[in-house]
Amino acid sequence: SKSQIPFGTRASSHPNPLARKLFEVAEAKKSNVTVSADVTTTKELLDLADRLGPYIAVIKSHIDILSDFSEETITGLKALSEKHNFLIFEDRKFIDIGNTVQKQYHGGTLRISEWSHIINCAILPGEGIVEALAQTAQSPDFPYGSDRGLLILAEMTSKGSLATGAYTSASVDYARKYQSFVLGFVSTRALTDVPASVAANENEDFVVFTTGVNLSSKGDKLGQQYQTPQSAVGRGADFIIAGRGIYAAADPVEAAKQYQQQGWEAYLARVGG
Ligand code: 5IU
Repeated sequence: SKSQIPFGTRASSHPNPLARKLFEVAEAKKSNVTVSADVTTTKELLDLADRLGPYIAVIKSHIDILSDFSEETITGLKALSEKHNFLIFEDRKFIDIGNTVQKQYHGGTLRISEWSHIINCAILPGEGIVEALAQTAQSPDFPYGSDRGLLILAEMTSKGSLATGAYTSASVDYARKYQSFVLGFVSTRALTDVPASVAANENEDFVVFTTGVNLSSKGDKLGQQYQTPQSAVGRGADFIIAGRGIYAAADPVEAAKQYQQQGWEAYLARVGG
């Protein structure tokens, strides 16, 4: 894994333009924080994005939990992403046959392909889901091609998750097969020791996003399991994802700064800086 190498170096040698941008944003802002903005109105979402924007590298949305999604949601998010230099990650977790996920990703009510830099999918349907999403984003008439990428959901943080073993190994195989579109994984650790069947390419550099990060809680009553920024980064997270730890804090801006500081210190310690 490239986890001991600084983001700036990884940016300069990465073949995927969106991965380069991700590392550059993180370096420029000294932040590896992704805030999971799980609020339910456009106003709350845009308000959070504007207030937390300076301290985060990525905003993660669940656009289908908004009660009032509209054109204004899209325009607002895009404008704030430019204003504060953060990327947008719609946590839609595509999981269907190729023909269906293409329609869910591109067009439809939510028009995810128009505004979300990063998307993710589960590989329960098999390799075809990755191929289908890559085909849409890399089609010659898709205007945002170099600005789009996929994370494969290789593990989950919830208690009793079935995304383990052979499932996680297949995630690594598909990432290797579709390297031009797959940025990396949502996983609880770097997946370097996973016994995959597709051989590693020495230049591969998958980005690890780790969710379930919280400074003050060990979990919730519905099976969520947390680790701290230090623990996540130590296990290989390049980007830490925190939701309630930030947006539900008494002062979300202060909380974002705290996760930013701890996440970045842990990253610097890991790369020996
Ligand atoms: N999320 C997880 N665990 C996972 C995956 C996604 O918690 O394995 I993949 C999402 C769910 C929620 C956010 O949107 O990340 C975590 O929110 P909290 O930090 O509030 O638990």
